[in-house]
Amino acid sequence: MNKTYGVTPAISTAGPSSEETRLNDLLVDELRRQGSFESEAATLKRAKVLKTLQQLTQEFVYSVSKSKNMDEGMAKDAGGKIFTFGSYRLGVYGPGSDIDTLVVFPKHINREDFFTVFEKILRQRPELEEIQSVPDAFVPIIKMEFDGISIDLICARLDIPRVPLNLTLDDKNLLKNIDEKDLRALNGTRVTDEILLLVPQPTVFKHALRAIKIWAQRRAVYGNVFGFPGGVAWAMLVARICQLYPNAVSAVIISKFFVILGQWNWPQPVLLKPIEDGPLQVRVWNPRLYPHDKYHKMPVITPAYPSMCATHNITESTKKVILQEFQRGSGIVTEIFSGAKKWSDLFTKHDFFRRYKFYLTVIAATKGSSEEQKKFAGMVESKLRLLVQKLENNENINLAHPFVKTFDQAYLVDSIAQLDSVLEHTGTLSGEEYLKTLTPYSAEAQSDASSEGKVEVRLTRFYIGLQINLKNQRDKKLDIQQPCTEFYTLCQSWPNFNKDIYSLSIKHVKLYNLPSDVYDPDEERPVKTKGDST
Ligand code: 3AT
Ligand code: MN
Ligand code: MN
Repeated sequence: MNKTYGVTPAISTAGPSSEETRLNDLLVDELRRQGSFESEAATLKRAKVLKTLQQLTQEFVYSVSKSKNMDEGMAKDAGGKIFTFGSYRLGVYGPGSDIDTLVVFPKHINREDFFTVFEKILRQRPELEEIQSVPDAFVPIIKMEFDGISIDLICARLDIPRVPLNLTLDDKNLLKNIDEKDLRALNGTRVTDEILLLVPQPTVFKHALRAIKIWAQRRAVYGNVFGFPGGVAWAMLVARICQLYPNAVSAVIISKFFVILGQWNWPQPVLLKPIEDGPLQVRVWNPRLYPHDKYHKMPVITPAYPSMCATHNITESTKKVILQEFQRGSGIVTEIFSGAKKWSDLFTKHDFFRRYKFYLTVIAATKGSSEEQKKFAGMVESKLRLLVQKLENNENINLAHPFVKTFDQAYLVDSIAQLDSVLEHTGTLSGEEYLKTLTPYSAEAQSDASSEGKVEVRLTRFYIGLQINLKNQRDKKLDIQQPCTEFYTLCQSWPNFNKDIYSLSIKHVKLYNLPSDVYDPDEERPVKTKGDST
């Protein structure tokens, strides 16, 4: 294999030594133990569901074509095709993964047809267990449970009269004359397809990516909304290392991954191929042209036109956290290669809730339905990294580290007056006794006769760990009033904000007062040691 993959020649084209092959077998065993792979039967079922969805897509295109007065032959030829993206397409899906599916149809069919006619076709299927349409989303989507599998279904209309089964999406001219939503919908498949073409050995890439995904999730550095790389960005990072070591096994890719990315000359971008120009009036990532792109701290650029930065959410703080984790990973892998540690040591849980003395708890509360809470908490989540950025600009804060998961609670309380007490006690160890006296929300509790007049309260907590610069703190208290106020204002400017049902608060909580639910049931709380001033 002498082909060059990527924008520079390979660092080494060596194949694996017998020791590397042995370590690689151990890695795959560990992936199996970690539950990364699903059974063959489950995978066959995915293929069957996709076959059904392909048939339904053609049925849909045919029936809409007919209703638009096309003759029989043309309606049949109009076609319609499904593509996949996400973990399924990359071949790194596990038992809990959904199938991210894109439905592509010709120009005489439109998005409204998808959300009416196609949705109706789906609703008539016996396999359909649950369905929820969000036609007005940034990427309009139908989410469903179909034959026991979660499916995310998005759609794109192309400006061509027929969508035959042999159509591929690599031609950038297909992007002409389509709207932004269609462009975004096509992007997922175009990017994943390109990534797979740009890696020298797909299986090596897939196993290495499975390992990196487990590692990133356990270490809490996975999640685009919170300012960490998401699935696509981690995939591109692994792919780049595969390009540099085209004949290596996955175990070697992982070891080089931590070393190379840990020493990377950020903000030099990670590219899988040269950035391409194209036929659209859209921006392609270019820090020389667009000042905004210059501020990306760890740019990882998608290969398909129009190239974008998949990691624009990374902040100064999350960058530091990611680099620390690269360093930890590198150290552990060195020990795995020397025989002192095992692969399972790479995957041990993060220590976020032991690591800092001070935490900020952002609490999004709703007096209302879970739907309302979902929207509100989703909005707060999408803005959290802006609070992180405001905090890291404070000279007394070295690091504002957002946690990548939320904690949710719901109660039925007696009166609106009780709401304040709930807010006051939530998110602390000292408030737990009080919260235990409340009725947790459940459908049964709500339908209970005694619940009449009760109010549903839903709480979502977000965490930011703070590393405070003690030098400047000697005689003044840390003042974060301003960033917090700005954050409130930002969230209250959300068009759907309604102060009668939504409330947002930010609480300072010290390590030893963190509530129990941030730890696993079998996990010990951090214990105060002598000389600990908190
Ligand atoms: P799983 O195995 O499904 O957990 P995945 O990588 O497939 O891992 P998702 O199904 O959540 O993860 O996402 C697949 C792709 O869908 C990734 C991204 O391109 C797109 N995507 C996911 N969530 C969003 C979102 N909120 N907005 C826009 N695109 C999204
Ligand atoms: Mn997925
Ligand atoms: Mn999905």
